[in-house]
Amino acid sequence: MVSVDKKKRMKIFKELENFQQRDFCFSSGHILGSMCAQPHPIAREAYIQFLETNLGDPELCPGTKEIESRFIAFISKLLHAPKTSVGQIVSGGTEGNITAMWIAKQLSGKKEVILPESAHFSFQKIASLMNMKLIQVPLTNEYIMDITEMKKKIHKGIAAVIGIAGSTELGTIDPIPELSDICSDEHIFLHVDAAFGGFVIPFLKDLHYKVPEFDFTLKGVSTISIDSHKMGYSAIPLGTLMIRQKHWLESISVESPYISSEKQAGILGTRSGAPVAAAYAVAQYLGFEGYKKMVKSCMDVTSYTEKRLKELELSLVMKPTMNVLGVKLKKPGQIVKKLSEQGWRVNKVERLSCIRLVLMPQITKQIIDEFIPVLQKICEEVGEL
Ligand code: 0PR
Repeated sequence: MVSVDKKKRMKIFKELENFQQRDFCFSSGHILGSMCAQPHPIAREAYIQFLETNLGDPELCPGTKEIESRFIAFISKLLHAPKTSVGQIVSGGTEGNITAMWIAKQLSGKKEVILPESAHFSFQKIASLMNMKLIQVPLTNEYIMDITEMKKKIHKGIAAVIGIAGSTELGTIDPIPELSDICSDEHIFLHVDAAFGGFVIPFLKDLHYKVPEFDFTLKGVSTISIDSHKMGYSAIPLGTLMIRQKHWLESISVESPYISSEKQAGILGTRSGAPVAAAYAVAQYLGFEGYKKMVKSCMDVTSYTEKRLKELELSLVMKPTMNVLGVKLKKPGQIVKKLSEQGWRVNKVERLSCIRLVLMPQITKQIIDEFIPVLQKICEEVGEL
């Protein structure tokens, strides 16, 4: 162990702390716009314990590799993945989407992607990185992909169709069962972006909310991306891409002569085992029952927030599908700026002229009670109310 000079250490940590003080932190409860959560305490502990591990060299860390396999088995069960499937650990939704499109392009040899207008901006990166063309489908009045319009876009050059299960802007769920039928008839790769909704929808179903199927029980679903650093209640960076057929991974594998495994699939080489251990620890700690309780509590806070906003006579873009609320405003940018000055972080969605509130697990009704008068005052000042 390297010895640490106490004086130098103190000076450096003082400097770090000064910078950190400028950050918004989840523990304040004042971050209402982020899709990430304050990591569960179990995640924090496991993360630190596995700081030096490298899953890019699996023979160096066979124990951590086993944790990864067990974590993937957990996700596989959650998403009803078939025995033929395989999971690929990724850094989050962006890498999950990139990896899925890489596979779709390799398998089909085609370059065009059909996706809803609500798709995350990571697909713009995909188009640029992989020279793919995005074909956008308009949304219905319920802010989900319009299937009639989608059908019109199908042609021989399509590499993949994207369905969103928990959209970034409003938490909506595209009609994945219909997309599955169409893609299975047309033999087109269907990727479901459940980066946010993957840890919500299965539990909403258990809680008897009316939500469409979105997982591998639908035979046309090829891949699903799901993030532990969003509603998985774990630490950044961690997502999983579940892939229906294990052999599809070969299409994105290269020989890896310098390390213990013969081949390496995916984008990254060296990658930390810490977020994997953290996500596994949280999954073990909460189990499906714990996640169900967490989702129930987020939905209770969502309904409460909805009620409090209605009392202010502010309207929502739509009835929320999950724990994401779009609040209609004439000047969302100005409201976000003023809220930020008061120490509250929410995100604006200019396209829909709204602000987005995400009711993550650390947000309580008490926090909403603190937030509402601040929002009210600002709205009155700028003439929204
Ligand atoms: N797919 C969906 C449906 C998403 O909502 C997001 C991110 C991604 C993919 C990309 O995921 P990564 O950012 O993990 O690669 N959605 C949020 C957004 O862009 C991410 C976010 C998280 C934003 C925390 C702000 C924040 O504080 O709005």
